[in-house]
Amino acid sequence: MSIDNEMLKKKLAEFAQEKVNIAFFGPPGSGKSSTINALCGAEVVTVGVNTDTTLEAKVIEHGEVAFIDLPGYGTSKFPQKDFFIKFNPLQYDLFICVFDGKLRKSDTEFFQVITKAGKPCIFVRNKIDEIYDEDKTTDQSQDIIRQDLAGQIGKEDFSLIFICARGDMLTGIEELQNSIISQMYAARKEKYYMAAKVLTEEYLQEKKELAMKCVSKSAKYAAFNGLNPLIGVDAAIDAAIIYNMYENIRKHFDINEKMVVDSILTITTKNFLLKGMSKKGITIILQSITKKLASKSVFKYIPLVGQATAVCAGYKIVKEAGEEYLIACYQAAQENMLRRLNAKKQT
Ligand SMILES: Nc1nc2c(ncn2[C@@H]2O[C@H](COP(=O)(O)OP(=O)(O)OP(=O)(O)O)[C@@H](O)[C@H]2O)c(=O)[nH]1
Ligand SMILES: [Mg+2]
Repeated sequence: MSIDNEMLKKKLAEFAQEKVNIAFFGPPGSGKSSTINALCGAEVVTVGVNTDTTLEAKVIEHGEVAFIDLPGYGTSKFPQKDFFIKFNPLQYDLFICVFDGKLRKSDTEFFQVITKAGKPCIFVRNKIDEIYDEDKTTDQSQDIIRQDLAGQIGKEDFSLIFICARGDMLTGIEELQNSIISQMYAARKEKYYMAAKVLTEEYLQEKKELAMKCVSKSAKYAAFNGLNPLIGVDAAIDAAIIYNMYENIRKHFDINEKMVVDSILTITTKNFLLKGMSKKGITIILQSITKKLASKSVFKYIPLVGQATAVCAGYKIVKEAGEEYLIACYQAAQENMLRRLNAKKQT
């Protein structure tokens, strides 16, 4: 399917509206399903008495978010490798790790994987009704849990919320909701950015193919109209062909001359392209390409073989001029799109 500019804008707008997908993980029986129920204020998922109650990824839509109740990771039913294949967890935007004691090795591993993928994670210490210790204040008990977690995940800065998800003694749910809301904004932007990046890349690839056809067409035109170069004297190719070809390439990428020049960093290419803006400049480009190609075998026999080889040379010159310009335009269009996406990400 071909993506035009309007369709691209529409698709990006749709991405901006998408729900943020929040996935839960953590040891079996730690209270993931209970936490989802507490957040939704209703019994939307089954809470178990035995471990491994949740066996399928269940999606619960709730306002702007979708909660995903994942089964236990690294359990006998879902060894780590199978879990990644079956549930593709990295598709989700934000993670909540619910635990009620120590994390298992598999949970810390899972956390490392999502962190590496740039996904945010909120830690939720559930069942605080069970951490009562008469020798310690609540703050002291929570400090110990925090330090313990820091040691387990090898990180000092993380969000940790203490809750009780049991229906009859709900505690800390509002704080968890606030934490989700504050992280959701960043997660949504990241999601939009990633999706838009893929989409713009596809869009540019398509434009590149179309521009490539335009280059081939111009090159054939030059070949069959006998617009052939004479080495060392002048490039006889009509500058208008290249001038029009450049303009067409820019049109394909929806960019202007200034954008192309600005995006090119190397001085030589920049001069090359600056020259390309005038017909006189194009003649200079043609001469430089002619010289460049002269070292290749194609030009060696021109005076001897004559027309047939010269046709081929005319074709090559225009093709080369077009391909170099196309790469520059592609880069300029890509930079322009990424700059626009980044600006949106910063707002
Ligand atoms: N005391 C106490 N028990 C809780 C709390 N939250 C959940 N539970 C109990 O813990 C058990 C497991 O809860 P679930 O919500 O099913 O845990 P889960 O993490 O979804 O379990 P799996 O899906 O099997 O991995 C149930 O018996 C809950 O009633 C809590 O805050 N305090
Ligand atoms: Mg569950």
